Amino acid sequence: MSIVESPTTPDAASIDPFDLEFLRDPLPHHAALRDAGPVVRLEKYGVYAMARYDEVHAALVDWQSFQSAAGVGLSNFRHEKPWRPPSVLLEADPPRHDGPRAVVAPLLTTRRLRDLEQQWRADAATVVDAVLDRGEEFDAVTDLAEVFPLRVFPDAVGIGKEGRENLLPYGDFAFNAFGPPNELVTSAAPHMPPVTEWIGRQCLRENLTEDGFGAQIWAAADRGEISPEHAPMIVRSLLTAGVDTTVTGIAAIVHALAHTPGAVARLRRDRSLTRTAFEEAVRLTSPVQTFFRTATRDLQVGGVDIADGEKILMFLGSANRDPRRWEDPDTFDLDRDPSGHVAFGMGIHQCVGQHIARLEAICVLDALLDRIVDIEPAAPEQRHLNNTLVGWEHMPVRVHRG
Ligand code: HEM
Ligand code: OVM
Repeated sequence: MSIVESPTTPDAASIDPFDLEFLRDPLPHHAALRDAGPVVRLEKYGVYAMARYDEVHAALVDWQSFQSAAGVGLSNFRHEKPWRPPSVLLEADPPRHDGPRAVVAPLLTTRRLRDLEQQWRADAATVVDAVLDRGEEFDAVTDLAEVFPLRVFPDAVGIGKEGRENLLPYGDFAFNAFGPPNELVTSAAPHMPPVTEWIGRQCLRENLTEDGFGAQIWAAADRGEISPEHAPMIVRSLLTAGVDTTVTGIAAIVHALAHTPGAVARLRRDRSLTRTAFEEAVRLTSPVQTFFRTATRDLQVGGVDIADGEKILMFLGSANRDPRRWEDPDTFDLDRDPSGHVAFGMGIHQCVGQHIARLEAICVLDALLDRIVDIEPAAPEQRHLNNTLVGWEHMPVRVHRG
């Protein structure tokens, strides 16, 4: 006798992961999706969803079955025109993905970032000093988490000084655009043309400084390692993915410290734990909550048939809190080994900017630990809603100096 497993329980099937109510408070919905089965069919969008660690991890590492070139958002590039020319990194499969990845990855290794570290640490000290000078209460998002990346990252890429206020709105839109055309997309879309045009100009060789990541990407084109058309596209990838994400990454650490009594004291006693603190904070927050893949052939996952061309939504944030994988998943635990979390993805598309994100966050964290003995919430945080990113608009905190 053959047992045909129902793709999902009826209530989970009706979940809309891009509904504002879901985005405001995703955790209970993640639990419902995980408990509904290894694969859930989401009726509203006609897509499959995976919310458990094992299936998300397996899909991330199996690029042969789960492709990216049809888009890693809801839109299926086999049938729909993308809102901008597809990324040659994120939205490419091998073999086309290989060249761009091989060019950009060596530029962003921990080793290569060593040249930037001393300057970034000095900048973090300046930013944190300025924020603490203003009193014991501040907004960890607008006064710190947004200020630091904008101070160091655009200079590191080598773009012009003017128009940098476009960076956060562009990234915010790009991450919204992975979802359906809901009000988050339609309300921002009319403002995008000049922003997109500005981003495009920053990617041109003549507008980049001679010493930044941008110039190094163009130099790889000169050496014939990538085609000259791909150079501005790779710069665009850094500008798209490299700002809003790190704002949330830094805010995630502050959030974890403020909500975990004793965490600042523990980190001050054992400064070798800062890296664990960062990984644990990104595991818990998962700044990038979701990405899609597209089935390259008829597949079966957890007893569910997925046909060639179907979209599959992977809940990274849910995988990172799956109790099947993590003990006390909702606890910020400096004694756990958070490696294996999927906040940066896994496999061939694993975040190529993660060493930048980590260095930025650790510079800020160290500057804080040098100056405060404790931090606590001063008022409830205010969420920033986005179809793909989770983050905060405001995070009022109170600090105690030694
Ligand atoms: C890829 C998350 C920071 C550039 C990814 C992926 C995730 C992710 C989950 C995998 C996408 C997939 O599998 O389809 C994050 C998080 C960050 C962060 C949580 C901060 C905490 C950055 C930064 C940069 C960056 C700072 C640039 C400087 C990229 C690029 C890709 C990528 C270019 C595509 C790589 C490829 O397809 O080979 N990121 N990211 N990210 N990220 Fe990040
Ligand atoms: C890209 C890219 C990479 C990662 C995330 C992302 C908007 C974009 O290559 O443009 O989100």
